[in-house]
Amino acid sequence: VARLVLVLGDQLSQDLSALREATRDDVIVMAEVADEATYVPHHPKKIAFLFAAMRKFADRLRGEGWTVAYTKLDDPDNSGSIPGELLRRADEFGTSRVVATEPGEWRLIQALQDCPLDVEIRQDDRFLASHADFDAWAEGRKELRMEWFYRDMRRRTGLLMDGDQPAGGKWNYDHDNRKPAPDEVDFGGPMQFTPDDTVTEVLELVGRRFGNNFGDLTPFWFATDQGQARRALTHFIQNALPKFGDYQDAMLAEDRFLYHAVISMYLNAGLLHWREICEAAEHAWKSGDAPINAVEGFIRQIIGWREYMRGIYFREGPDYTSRNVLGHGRSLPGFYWGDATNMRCISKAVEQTRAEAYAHHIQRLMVTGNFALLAGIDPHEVHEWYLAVYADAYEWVEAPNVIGMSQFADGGIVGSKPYVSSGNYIAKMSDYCGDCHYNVKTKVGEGACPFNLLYWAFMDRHRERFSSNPRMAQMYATWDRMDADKRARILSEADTFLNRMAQGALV
Ligand code: FAD
Ligand code: DLZ
Ligand code: SF4
Repeated sequence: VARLVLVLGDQLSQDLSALREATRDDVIVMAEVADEATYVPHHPKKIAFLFAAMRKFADRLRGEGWTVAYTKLDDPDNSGSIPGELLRRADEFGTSRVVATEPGEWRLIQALQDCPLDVEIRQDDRFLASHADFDAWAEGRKELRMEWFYRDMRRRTGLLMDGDQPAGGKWNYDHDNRKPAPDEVDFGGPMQFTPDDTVTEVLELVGRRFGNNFGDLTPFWFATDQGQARRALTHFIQNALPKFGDYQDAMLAEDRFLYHAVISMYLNAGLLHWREICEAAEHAWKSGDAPINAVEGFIRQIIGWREYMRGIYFREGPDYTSRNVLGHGRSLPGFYWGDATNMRCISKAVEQTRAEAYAHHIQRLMVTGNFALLAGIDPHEVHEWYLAVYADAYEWVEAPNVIGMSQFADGGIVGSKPYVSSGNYIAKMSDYCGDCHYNVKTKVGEGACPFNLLYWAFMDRHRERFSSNPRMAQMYATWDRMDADKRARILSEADTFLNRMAQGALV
């Protein structure tokens, strides 16, 4: 045997860099291990998805003639970690050479580097921008604005380009997006798949080993191989993409998916490639099946935001997840793990997270994320929650979204201002508020929406940092115009709310 070729749970791509250079003398190593399954308490659906997809990918490789040394979680010899499995297989096959594709978390990169074998780490070129590309773009810039990065990616890929001009004349059609929630959604949600034998076996294992984690294991409907993921993608492109743009920022209590693609878990695990997704979307526009505002908005999420976030994660380094420039230190309240809360928006967003291991962007950003930021929750705890509960979560994409975009804990690398809002924004974009215990129109006093109280408390608490930010000046002016009495009452009620929350009272 020449070498071991490591394939991780989120590297299930035929054209993975490590696999590309493998020969039939090499042994492919794949392993379900306790370390990866427990470094945060992952949602059971996330674990089941990965284990099932790993097993099916291993079968496929075997079918193509590869030798795959696959460790199941329950194997008695399982050493419990990726380096442990490499050492065991190295011994078994008499080699000390390992080829790996770079993992998506510093934690595991470090573990591979520390492994006492001859480990060669290749770039993960399933992304459009390499680390060097991103660094070259970022170098010397005062601000790392996604929009400029995105335009470079458009030029580079030729997606939605008319020569060197953007198709339709504009780079960004967000102006046409962001409509409030529609009365009716004519899309039944993502394609669902009935568990096959492999999935059924994994569901039994995950139920037994991780049944106490936060999250419903069943009904389990995710795609678990490339063919299924491609069908799910086509289903989205044909049935939801045309309205993706319009309702991108809308939220409905009883519609968990609206017109979203629900493909991030497939894309991030390697079952889909950014290029096939973007080309399918572009084709829908060219053939007149989807409008430019939808297609541009969708492609921007993938070659813009997704690539940009990854660039930030690797550029900022391993300490990124411990940043906390706002000095927030409250513990994450129990209602993030399903304890009762009177805040209907939170309760609904958490409920669907528990059921589906999924929430769409605005729920993550403007409900759970917004609340955590307003309430001053320790960003590291917030980060670990997001990393655990979403099926698409790996640090390279989760951390910049949470630590950066959502919690402003990186001091403004990802966002030029914090994503905070009062209840007003939620009321405008969703139907959560109607049946809520609180009244979103009430700013202070009996029944005041907590987002309203906490919003001003946040602004007041961080006045020194934000009052000179031109994009926030108007809000400070509004705050300052309020009479002193009212301001004092708001701050005191916000305080009372936070103290009651900290004591575990029903809030
Ligand atoms: P759609 O809305 O249909 O978008 C299409 C695709 O665009 C997604 O599948 C995704 O690949 C990509 N995309 C969209 N927005 C982003 C973004 N901000 N960053 C990176 N890619 C994006 N995304 C993850 O993949 N993993 C995470 O762990 C994750 N954590 C998040 C945490 C917070 C606080 C926030 C605000 C966002 C997070 N996102 C994360 C981004 C985004 O919410 C999800 O990618 C999206 O909700 C996935 O659902 P979808 O496939 O239906 O996406
Ligand atoms: C998330 C995850 C889980 C739950 N389990 C495994 C596993 O048992 N084996 C494996 O190879 N990968 C797993 N993963 C994905 C890894 O955690 C992921 O590769 C790293 O976090 C880097 O992105
Ligand atoms: Fe959320 Fe406030 Fe609306 Fe209730 S009233 S759903 S707490 S924004």
